[in-house]
Amino acid sequence: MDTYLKNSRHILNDQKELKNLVIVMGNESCDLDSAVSSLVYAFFLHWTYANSSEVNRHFSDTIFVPILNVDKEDLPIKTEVMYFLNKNSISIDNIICRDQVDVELLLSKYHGQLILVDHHILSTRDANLFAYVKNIFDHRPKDVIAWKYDVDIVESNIVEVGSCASVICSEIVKNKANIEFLNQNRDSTYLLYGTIVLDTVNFLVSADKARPLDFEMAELLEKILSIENCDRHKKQLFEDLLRARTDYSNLNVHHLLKRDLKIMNKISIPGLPMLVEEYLQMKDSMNALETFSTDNNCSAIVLMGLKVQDDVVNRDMAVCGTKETIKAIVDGFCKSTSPNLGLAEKKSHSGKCRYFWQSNTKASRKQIIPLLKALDL
Ligand SMILES: [Mn+2]
Repeated sequence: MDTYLKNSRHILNDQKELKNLVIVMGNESCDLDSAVSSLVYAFFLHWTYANSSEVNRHFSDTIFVPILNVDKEDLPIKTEVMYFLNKNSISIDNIICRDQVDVELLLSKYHGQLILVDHHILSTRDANLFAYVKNIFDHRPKDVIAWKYDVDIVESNIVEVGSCASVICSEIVKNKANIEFLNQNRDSTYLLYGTIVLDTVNFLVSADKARPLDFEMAELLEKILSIENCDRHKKQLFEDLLRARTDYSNLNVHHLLKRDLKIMNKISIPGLPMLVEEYLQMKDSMNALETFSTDNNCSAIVLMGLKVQDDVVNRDMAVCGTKETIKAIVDGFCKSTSPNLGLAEKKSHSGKCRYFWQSNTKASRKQIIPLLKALDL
C-alpha cells in the first residue's frame, strides 16, 4: 500500500504522462471508515488495473488516487486514523489531503471520475465536484431528498451495515479471484478488519451496529489473515483503536480547539479533553484562541473543560471574546436555573477570557447550547 501511495502521489505531482484520473474520496469527518475505505478501494482499483491482461496499458497514464477529505494540518486530530495507518506502516507523507490539490481542476483536466465512499451527498465545500461522481459506496440510509444523481450515470452501492469498510470488502470479493488482492496486501486487509471492528463496537449486541454483512466480511478477513483466537484478537484491537481515538497527547493547542467542536451562530464551543485551566497553561494557547477566533469569524468562544480522575468528573469553563459578548454570555449562564451550572469565577490569566469552575458536573455542552440559543446574541 505504501509503495502504491508513493507512486501515485509522484505521478499526480509530475502529471507528465497522466491521461486519466480516478479519485476515491470519503466524507469530511475523515474518520477511520472514510479514510480506510478510500485508501483501500483506490489501491484495489489500481491493483485490478495493473493486473489486467485485457489491454497492454501504460501504468502511468491512469491513476487511482485516494484523497482524505480533511486539511493536511488537521489530519493529526484524527488520532485513530494516524495510529492505525502508522501501525500498518503507511507513511503519512504519502497521503494526499483535500487541501493539497485542486480536486476540481484535476478532475476536469484528466477525464476525471470521482468515487464517493462512506457518504453520498456532497458537502458544500465539495458541491462543485457533483458532475464527476461516477460511483458511490455507502452504508448510511439513502438521502432521497438530497439525491440528485442520474441513475443511468452514477452507480450506487448503498447497503445499511455497520461499516462502509464491509461494503468495500464485499465489493472486492464479489469476484472470487480478487481475494488474491487481500492475500497479497495484508496491510489493506488488516485496515478493513480493524475498521469493521471499531465501527461495530466490536460486534457488541447492545450497540446494535453490526449487520450480517459485517460479520461475514470480518470472518472472511480473519481467515485470510490467519488470525487465531479471534475473540481475544478483536477485543485487543478494539481497545487499541478506542484508546487511540481519545489519545490527545500528540495534539497541539490549535488541534485541541478543533478536535471536538460545535459552532452555533458565531459562537464556538470547543470541548477539551482536559481542564480549561490546564489548556490555558499550555504554551501559545492564548495565541491559538486568537487565531481560531479570526479563522472561524467567532463573536465568542465558550471553552468547556472536562477531566475524569479516579471516577470523579471535573468541569471548568472559560468565555472569551469582546467585553460585551462575554458579559451577555456569563450573565445568561449565571442566571440559568435549569440547569443551574454552579459557576464560580476564578482569576483569569487574560483580559480576553473569564474563567469559571463548574460545580454542576452533569451540565455538558448539550445543556449549554440551548442557554446560548436563548440569549439570541
Ligand atoms: Mn462510516
